[in-house]
Amino acid sequence: IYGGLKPTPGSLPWQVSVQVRPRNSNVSYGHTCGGVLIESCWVLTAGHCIQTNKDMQVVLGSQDLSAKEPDEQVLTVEEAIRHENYSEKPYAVYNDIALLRLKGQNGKCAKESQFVKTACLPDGPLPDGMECTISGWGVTENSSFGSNHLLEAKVLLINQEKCSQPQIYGRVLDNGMLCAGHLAGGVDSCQGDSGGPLSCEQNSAYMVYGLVSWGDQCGKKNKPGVYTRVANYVDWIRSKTRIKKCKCG
Ligand code: 4AZ
Repeated sequence: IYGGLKPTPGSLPWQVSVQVRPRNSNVSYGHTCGGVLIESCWVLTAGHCIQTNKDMQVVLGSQDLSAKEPDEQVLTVEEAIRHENYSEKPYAVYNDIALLRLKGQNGKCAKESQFVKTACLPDGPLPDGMECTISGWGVTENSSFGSNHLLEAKVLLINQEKCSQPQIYGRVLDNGMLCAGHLAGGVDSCQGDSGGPLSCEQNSAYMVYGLVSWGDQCGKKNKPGVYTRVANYVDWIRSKTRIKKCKCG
């Protein structure tokens, strides 16, 4: 996160660290992406976060990834489901969404607490210009390795036609994407934040309106972050998880 600050612990309880290691190895897991808890056994992340021949785990309720914190929960990923039409192009990533099914017992995986809660799925569009929150452990303006501590920043939802102007992203955006940020630059998501939430508040509940997906570098003028438009994929999410209206917020 560029231009970020440490959030109050527990204010983003759906934020997940997605971690990988080579399959069946004993090396320790390393943070690769963000993710979003949407149900006890389901995490939403970016499609480009799924790597073949890797074991995956998620850490919930964490602030500092370098410390073993009392409220964190570490869960194994049993299955990663990437969108069937995921495609990586030199200029954009399409259908950049995946689901992680967590390992649990009797349909229970994450335990709800002050620091671990699910986010709602969006049920419709939000207005251009609305202020939402991005968060993650990714690259910052001061560290190309990312941040051990979770960071958050406020960004604005940017009109799709505006973001499709030639001096911004031109004609590469589709309905599965949305832009958010500050056209002046400086405040943005970056590498390592991918898959994490663009969280927007509506009726005092938080929804995962976007997932960090791509952009032309980070924090640059006229190059806002591009996010997977989760509202476009709610039917896909429900078809894979068979979750109904989740309790959230
Ligand atoms: C990346 O490389 C990446 N500024 C993620 C987000 C953004 C740019 C790049 C948005 O994963």
